[in-house]
Amino acid sequence: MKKTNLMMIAMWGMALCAGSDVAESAPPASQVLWYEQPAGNWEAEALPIGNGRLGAMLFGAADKETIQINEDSLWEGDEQDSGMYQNLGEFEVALPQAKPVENYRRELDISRALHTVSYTSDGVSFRREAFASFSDQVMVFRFTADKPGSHSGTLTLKDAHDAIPIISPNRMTAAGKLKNGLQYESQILVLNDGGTLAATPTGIAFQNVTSLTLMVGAGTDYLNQRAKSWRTGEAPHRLMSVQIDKASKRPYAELLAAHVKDYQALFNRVRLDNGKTDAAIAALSTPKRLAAYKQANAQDPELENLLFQYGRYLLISSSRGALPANLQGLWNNSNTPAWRCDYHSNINIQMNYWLAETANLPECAEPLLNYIFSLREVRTEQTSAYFKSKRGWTVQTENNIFGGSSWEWNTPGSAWYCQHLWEHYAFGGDKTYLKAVAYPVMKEVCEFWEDRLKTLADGTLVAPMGFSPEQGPREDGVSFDQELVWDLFTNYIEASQALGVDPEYRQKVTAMRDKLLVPKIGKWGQLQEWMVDRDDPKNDHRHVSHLFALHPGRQISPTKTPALAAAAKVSLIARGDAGTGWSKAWKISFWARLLEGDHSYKMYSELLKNNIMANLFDTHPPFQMDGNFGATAGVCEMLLQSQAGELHLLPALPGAWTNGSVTGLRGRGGFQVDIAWKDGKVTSYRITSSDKRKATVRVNGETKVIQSETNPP
Ligand code: FUC
Repeated sequence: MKKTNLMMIAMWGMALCAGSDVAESAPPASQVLWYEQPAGNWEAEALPIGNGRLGAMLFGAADKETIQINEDSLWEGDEQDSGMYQNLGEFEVALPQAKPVENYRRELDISRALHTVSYTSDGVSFRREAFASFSDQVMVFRFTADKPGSHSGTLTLKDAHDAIPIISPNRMTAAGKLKNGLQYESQILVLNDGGTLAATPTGIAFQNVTSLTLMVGAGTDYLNQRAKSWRTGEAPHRLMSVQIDKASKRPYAELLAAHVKDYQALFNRVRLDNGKTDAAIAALSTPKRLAAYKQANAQDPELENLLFQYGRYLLISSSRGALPANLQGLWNNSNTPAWRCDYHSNINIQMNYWLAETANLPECAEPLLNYIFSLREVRTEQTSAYFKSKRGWTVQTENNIFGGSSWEWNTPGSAWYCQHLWEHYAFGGDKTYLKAVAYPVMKEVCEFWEDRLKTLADGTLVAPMGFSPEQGPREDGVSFDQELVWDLFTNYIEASQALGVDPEYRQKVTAMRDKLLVPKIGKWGQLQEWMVDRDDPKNDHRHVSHLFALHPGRQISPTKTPALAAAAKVSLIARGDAGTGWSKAWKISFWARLLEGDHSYKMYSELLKNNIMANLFDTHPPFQMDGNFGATAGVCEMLLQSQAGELHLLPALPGAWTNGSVTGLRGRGGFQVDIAWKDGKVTSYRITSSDKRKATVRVNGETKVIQSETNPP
């Protein structure tokens, strides 16, 4: 993993949960995706593994394993040109089968982050295992059989940028340079137990091998530091070779055990029981369960649970490197992917991270925080050139990894980024992080708005020339901008209070915050999207940006601002329950914040019915991972909310989940929350934190102040 100027954040990480032993027993139906056939198609059927930086999509055909690979920093573009996230390549293990294949099963066990394929052919049982190790920074693919010498075939590597592989009997490397000069490489080391390996002009041939293990590494010379021109200054070859060689010296079982232990230390923090699925349905393959779910009116709580936990699996697998999860996490098989497979600032990158704090994966938010920090200089220059601003910065809608940005200026985009900087503190309570990382950025973005806000005749402050995403026109006082600036100022005020710094500036920001135009209620009872009352009740556009204040913001709530919440509900009903994947996912959270669990659940199951493909990837269409992440975040909002200064247990529990329990959700204020419920009522709960402290808890309609317990070691 590359060092970043902020990697120290990792050391301040919240010691939230201890690791656990490697699970050996079969995972429950809520933690396995499985198939009776190999994948035919990358987007909807192949299955993802990833270590947060490296990723692979596996197809699993018996006679030919196709493994498409990615590395999250393989980007074209620079500070001026947004470029696109690139495919890295594909390797193929051809294993001609003499006899028909029987008992085929392809599986992704998300309780261990392990992909397996098993089948029999000519009386021999074959088994493949694949995982992407964070601890060893390699991906491992192992082919075994219960009869010695059963593997004969060839291994080839196809680089997506036409690099010609260098081949030796047990190693292949493909190295090249993108148009922007970025150096990259992928490398495979082949280990054989029995049989022989030989280099051929196009790959590696293996003969009569009993077990074959492939160690795959990949990297680029990208560095998330502008001061170093975004480059490490060294080709990735050396580090990758060290990592692969080191991993190859560890016994396979040890590598796998280390991987599972590392993964489960994150994954096992949250467990959900939202009901049991009928044994006959639970026994079906994933595509059959999806089909049954569509027809049987949502009678598969364990499939709903699987989608919830899959979001956590995908974030752990795509957000533990130097860079945040992009529109497709990090899985991409195209050099011209939809929307550049980029960091879209008008909802998508933010939605990717809502679950990080609530679903107890705060270290997975660090790549986003590092990313935001890395962009500041470039963004300040480009913002200043465009807006003639003197302080602070912001972004356009499409963003790359070098600070480059294109399409519509998303003027409050940086204020939205600041919400993530703030939330990391609000949930984790780490003041060292707040002071060194979040606060300076929040302050400079406040200064940008201080210089930019316009005073109307009556003293009200409005953001000039805003743009409600994909609605237009550009004009003053757009609700999206107003709400984001309110959020920024409020977070800033609390941050400066927490640190006990800048009292004068805090006062100034407080005064500005209190003069901001608040979204108005319009002629059909809606929350106005613009200062001018022109909302069209027939507008069912997927973006619902003027409801930011309801979620993920905290300016509007049914308890504190009931009239505005009622107006938000009118707007939400008008926009309708349809929408693309991410739009439905956002609506899960909107309805949860309106405390309407059944409607929230309706959106969750609509998403599962209509926008989830066989591999459980969300489709916009096309495949877009924000819907997966947003769905998981939405379930968290149904079960626990903490944005209003209290821990609200089961604020939007749907009727469908009558009995159940959840452990390990996180609430603002440094709390972890376990809840059990029966007939829709909380029967027991436990609030823990790093030290004993007071917590205000809203439970079964009552509010109480309790003392938290200390987190288990
Ligand atoms: C937003 C959306 C599009 C798409 C793109 C990546 O701007 O409006 O639907 O999701 O991001």
